[in-house]
Amino acid sequence: MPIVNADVAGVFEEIADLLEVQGANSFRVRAYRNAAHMLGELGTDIKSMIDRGADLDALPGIGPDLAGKICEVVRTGHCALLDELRTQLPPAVTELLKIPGIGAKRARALHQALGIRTLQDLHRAAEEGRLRTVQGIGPKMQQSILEATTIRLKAPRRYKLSLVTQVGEALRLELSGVPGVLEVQVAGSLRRQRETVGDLDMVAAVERDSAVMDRFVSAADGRHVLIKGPTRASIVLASGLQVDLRAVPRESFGAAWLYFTGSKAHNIALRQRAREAGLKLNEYGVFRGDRRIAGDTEASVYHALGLPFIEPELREQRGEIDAALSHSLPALVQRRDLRGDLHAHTRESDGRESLEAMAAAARARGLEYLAITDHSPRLALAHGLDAGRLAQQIDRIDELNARVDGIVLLKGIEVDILEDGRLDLVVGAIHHRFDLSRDKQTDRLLRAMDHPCFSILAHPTARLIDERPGCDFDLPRVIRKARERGCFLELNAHPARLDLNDVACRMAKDEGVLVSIASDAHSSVEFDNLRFGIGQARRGWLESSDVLNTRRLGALRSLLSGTMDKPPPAHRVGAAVNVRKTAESVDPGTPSR
Ligand code: DGT
Ligand code: CA
Ligand code: CA
Repeated sequence: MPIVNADVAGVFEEIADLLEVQGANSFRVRAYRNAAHMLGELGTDIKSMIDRGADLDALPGIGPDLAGKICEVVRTGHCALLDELRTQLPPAVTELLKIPGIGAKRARALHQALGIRTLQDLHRAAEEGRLRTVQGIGPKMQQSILEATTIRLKAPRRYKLSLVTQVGEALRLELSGVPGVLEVQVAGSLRRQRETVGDLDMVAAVERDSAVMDRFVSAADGRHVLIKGPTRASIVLASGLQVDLRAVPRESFGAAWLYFTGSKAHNIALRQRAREAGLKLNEYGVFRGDRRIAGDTEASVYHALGLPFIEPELREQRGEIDAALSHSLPALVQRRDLRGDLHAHTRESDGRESLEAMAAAARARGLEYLAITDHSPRLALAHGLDAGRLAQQIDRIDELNARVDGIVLLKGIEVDILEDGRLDLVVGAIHHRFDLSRDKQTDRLLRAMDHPCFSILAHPTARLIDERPGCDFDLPRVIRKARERGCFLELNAHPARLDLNDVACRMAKDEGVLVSIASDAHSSVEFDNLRFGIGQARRGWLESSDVLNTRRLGALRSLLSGTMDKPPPAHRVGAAVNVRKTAESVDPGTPSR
């Protein structure tokens, strides 16, 4: 079973946790943690980077030592450091850190004083009132730990799309090579591109006696095979992710793929439709009496039910069947429709790479234009550009544009301070005070959008999946405001953001507001995250024409210049930059999280 990014990320995460509980140097801990985070959200497969001989040092936060450890895990499946740490502390101690109020020190104390090794141990000790014997834990703390462990032990975990995508691709590749396997595909919520995935579903078309199930369960070590039969098996990977595989004969493949792609609500609606037509639909096909009339492909099933093919991202029972019946299904936007990216960072602020490297990477991915939107100065942490450095960057962009073919760089900034005149676009975003009341947050956004230089509202809700809920504001009002002002909303394609989400994208479309699908890349590999943005856009029914950065450069420039109070002269070099403060409503760049 090939190692995927998530496996390496899991190793680093565990090393960071164990080091932290041991009281190791915090810089060392953070280096592992950042590397884990970066790998988990990387759109590029690390193993194929190594196979290609690519330089891992180029990845954000990866020096020679971590690069060596990544290679070690990818090549051997093990990490000597982790094995060593596990002999020093019980590995499950790391679960304790996920409970609010329990940091490394307290985890160590709980382990030493009460022998607590697992979340279950902690839960039991809290129930029995034993936690209070540990210094610093009072009755209130004990109660809140009890509540947190109760939730944690019950809550089904969901996984980021980036992680499950990697696992799905690796397994698909692995199983496709097994003798007797005709086709393998991912299904379930991954195929529908839901922003998080509960478990991974896969479907294989097989000949009789294929070894697909044996190979599949070998991906898990023996303890983690939940069930294994000739047509179905479920395993749990080291990351905790469950994978379900169904094997069906070729003639049923389309029906099975459709069934296991779901959603459940879409399936139920289809079955209902079949019944009304006197047919029977199940995972083996469409039947009239005992005779199968369709099922080898998904299209054959839809056709038998009198419907055109419905794209997986639409199968949520949100009006797609009616739209199919009236032949008004959207022609969903695709990755290849994107001509550019309108939100990216360089080393000048908190990105990792040079202007040149980012331009080359964007061009290599077929983009025709790339907006450089480094942070403005308010937040020192992100090393934001002041007026002088911004002027220099603008000159360097002009110079690069004159020299390099195949891509045009647009001059932008991610701000609370807006520039006029020489900039092509201004990306505004909330980076602090996420907790304002709904009225205040709405007002803050509306005022920011009123500024004459406001082009795109970036990651509008500022949520981080699994970490921070979105800001509370009146989204319909903000969308209407964007339409009135002629400005745009971003769908940030970073897998931890996916913001706007699918439903909000559809609202924007219905109001006629164009969406910018942007990577917010802080390094060149992050341009690959655009695929996750495309997934959400498709779930939001967006067509190419609903997306800002599918426009040709000329059309894009005129749309953007509508948002700037002075149309930007395309090639002007040298003049001073005017810096003007906006209403305090939009905020600066932090490093994007
Ligand atoms: P997840 O795993 O929570 O992210 O979401 P799904 O959609 O992948 O759900 P899952 O893994 O439970 O099931 C995969 C697909 O199998 C689901 O989308 C539709 C189909 N399915 C599962 N259970 C049922 C059911 O009871 N009735 C019908 N009609 N379809 C089902
Ligand atoms: Ca699933
Ligand atoms: Ca499943």
